[in-house]
Amino acid sequence: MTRLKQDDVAALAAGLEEYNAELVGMTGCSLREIAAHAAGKGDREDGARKFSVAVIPMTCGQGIIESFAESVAGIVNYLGFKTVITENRDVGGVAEAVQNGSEILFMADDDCFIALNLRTGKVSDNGDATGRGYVAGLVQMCGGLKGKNVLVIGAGPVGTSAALALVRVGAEVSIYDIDPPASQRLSGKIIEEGYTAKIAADLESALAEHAIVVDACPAEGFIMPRHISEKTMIAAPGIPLGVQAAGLARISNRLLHDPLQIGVATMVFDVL
Ligand code: 2YG
Repeated sequence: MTRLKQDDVAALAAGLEEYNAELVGMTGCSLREIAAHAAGKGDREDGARKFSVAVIPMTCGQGIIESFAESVAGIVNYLGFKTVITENRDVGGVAEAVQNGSEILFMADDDCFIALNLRTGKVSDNGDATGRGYVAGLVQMCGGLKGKNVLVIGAGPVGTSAALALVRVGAEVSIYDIDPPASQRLSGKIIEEGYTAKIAADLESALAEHAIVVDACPAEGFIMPRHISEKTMIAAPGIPLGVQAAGLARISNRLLHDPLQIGVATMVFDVL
C-alpha cells in the first residue's frame, strides 16, 4: 500500500470544487453521486448530513503525514457533513471525538485506513472502498461495462475490490500482476463468487488488447503513449500514476486518478 506524501495532498482540500467539475465532465456524475453508487446507496440521503464526523491524526509508525487529516476532513466536509479534526491525536483523539458527540470516525495508521460508525458499528476499509469507487466512476465514464473487456493491473486490496465490483456489473475481467500467484489468488476469489476472470500472462499484449483498464498497482509510468488510443478509458487508483507523462495529453478526459477523493467519499457512504 503506497504511503502518501504531503505533496500528494497539500492542495487537495482547496481544489475540490475544480476536481468535482472535472469528474462531472468525465463521468456525468459528481463525487457524491459516484460514492453513493459505489456504496449501493442513493445520494438523496440528506438526512445523513446530520451525521458529525471526526478525523483523528495518528502518530504511530511512520507518523503524521502533513495535510492528510485536513484532506480527509476537506473531502467529507465537501460532501456536506460537519467534520472536525481532533486536537488530540491517537487514543486521546478517539476519546475527544466520542466525548464531543462525533458519530463517524476516520483514522489511518501505516497499514490500515478506516471509517467507523460508532452508532451502527459499520467499518469501511479504504482499499476496498477505493476499488469499488473507481469502478463506479468507470461504469459512468464508459456508459456501462456489461459484456465489456476490462484489464485490472495489480491484484492487491484495491485491485481485488475493483475486480470483484467489475464482475458484479457484468464486465469481462482479465487480471495482470507481476506476481502470478497473486493473480491466481484473485481469480480464485472471483470464482468463489460465482464468476470467472482471465489471467493475463504478458502486460504488453494485455495493454494492447484492452481499451478499458484499471491501474491498481504502485508502478509508475508503464502505460506508454502507444498503449493509448481514442477509445482508451483508464481508472487509476494506483499511486503513483501508471500512465506515462508523455501519454497524458492523449487520455486527459478519460482518466480517473486522485490520491484520496473517490476512496474517502465512498467510505462515508459505506458507513452511513
Ligand atoms: O494520521 C496521519 O497523518 C497518518 N497516520 C496517516 C497515514 C496514512 C498512511 N496511508 C497512506 O498514505 C495511504 N495508504 C492512504 C490511502 C491512499 C489511497 N489512494
